[in-house]
Amino acid sequence: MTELTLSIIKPDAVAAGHAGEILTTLEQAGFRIRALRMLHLTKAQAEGFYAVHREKPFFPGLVEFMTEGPVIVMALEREDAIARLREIMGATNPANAAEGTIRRRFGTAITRNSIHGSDAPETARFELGYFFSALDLV
Ligand code: 3AN
Repeated sequence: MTELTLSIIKPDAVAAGHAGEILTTLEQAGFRIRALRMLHLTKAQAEGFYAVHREKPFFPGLVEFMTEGPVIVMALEREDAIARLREIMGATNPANAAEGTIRRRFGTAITRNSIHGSDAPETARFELGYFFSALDLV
């Protein structure tokens, strides 16, 4: 089934100049970019996006990292987009991510792991709506 997922090229990958290679990887994996914007998240915006992790010990560090520089936020469409994106991203910790995955190639730590992808249909709905409206999808 064709579905949409929300992806973010995180501040580490944007700052390192890997955005182009990550976009190429996504397009070559069959994802169609339906919406895309670059923004520098405020603390409140990052906290809202990661609200499910509010109680986790890594939450303050995650918010600090996600606000340290600009990110690129995308609505991506593909057959089984949510699961396929998680596959090509690789494990949360780049050290455990399979060879050739985006996090293995561009991530440098469990927090600084280069890319985000929604982990389930519910999450995708919330995350897409957090950044985009229906009118932004082209
Ligand atoms: P994923 O992005 O693989 O779905 P989540 O949703 O569990 O992982 O965590 C959201 C983000 O929080 C991760 N992308 C990572 O940057 C950070 N994170 C997750 N677990 C840890 C941890 N144990 N220590 C530090 N940062 C973490």
